[in-house]
Amino acid sequence: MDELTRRELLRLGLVAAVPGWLSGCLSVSEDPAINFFNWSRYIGETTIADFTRETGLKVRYEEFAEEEEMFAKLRSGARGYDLVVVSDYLLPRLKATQIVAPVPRDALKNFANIGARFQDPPYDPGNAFTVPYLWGTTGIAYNKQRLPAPPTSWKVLWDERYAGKLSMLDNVRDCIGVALLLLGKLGSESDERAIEEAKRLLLEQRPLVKQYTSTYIDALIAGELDLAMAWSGDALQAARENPQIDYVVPREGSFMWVDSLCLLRGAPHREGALRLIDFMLRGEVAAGIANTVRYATPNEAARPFLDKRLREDPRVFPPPKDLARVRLHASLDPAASALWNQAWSDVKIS
Ligand code: N2P
Repeated sequence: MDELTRRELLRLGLVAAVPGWLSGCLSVSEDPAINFFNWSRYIGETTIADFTRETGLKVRYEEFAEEEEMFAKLRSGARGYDLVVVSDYLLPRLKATQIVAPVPRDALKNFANIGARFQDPPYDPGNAFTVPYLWGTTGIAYNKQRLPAPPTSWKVLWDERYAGKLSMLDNVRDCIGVALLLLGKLGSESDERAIEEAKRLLLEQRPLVKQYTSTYIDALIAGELDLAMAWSGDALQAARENPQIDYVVPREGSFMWVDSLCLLRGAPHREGALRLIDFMLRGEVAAGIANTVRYATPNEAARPFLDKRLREDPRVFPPPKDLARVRLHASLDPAASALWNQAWSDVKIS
């Protein structure tokens, strides 16, 4: 480990640049810990501890369960965060509201570890604001003991036999997206009538839904759910604990997403946050994260360090023929976004 000089510590915001008697007047910027805001169950078992051991930099790690909760918190002006994990489709909203700051590429010597197909993505040309972290698909987790055969269609989530034993993601893009897909209306994301129809379809399903939630891993493990609209890695985390759980992407196709590390505008520990990003870009560290959370990593240098079973699992790294059936969520303009959000809250509160 490098010896950190006081000057460097100052630069990193690790020591207060003011005399002790003044320090009581300062708030977040004096707090030495890097504040990292991430999805729940979305980090390696030892990632943060390893970083702190190596650098001496402390990290305050906070989790969110739903991304709207994260967005609302950051939008309402919560201060002090340095680093947040953001899905591709949410980035435009975080940029428009000036929540995120560009990531200086020259601070990241390991960026080249990111695979070519995750560099320069359509949702963030040149990766100006995003450092790809993990990716996955949206599909169906199911309990093999309760289903006679693996589900093949999204329609199984509308099957009354599973009333009260199924959960849906608390995610506007995935739920309305799947409803549009079933209606054959992908491509009509801004069409008010199409969104209305999608809402109607979700309202039809509503009486069967036990819960709209993005934290369903424990319920799957406990056998409380027969079916869950799920994200790949979460389903496989459940499968690791309960071998009766499996995961499929239905034949109608589905969505994939890329979650990225983003720097917050005004981050009080920007330098430290960049060091943490660069640390997580190392192949071995990125593999440690993927091995824990069972999501796919966009990091090519991670491949040799991935558990063989994870690396070869088509549910995690789908082969080209399966990848051809999933797409990124379309980007929505503010008017369409408002339409989707209204429809989604009508579904949930009705
Ligand atoms: C973490 C799930 C995050 C993936 N539990 C959603 N893009």
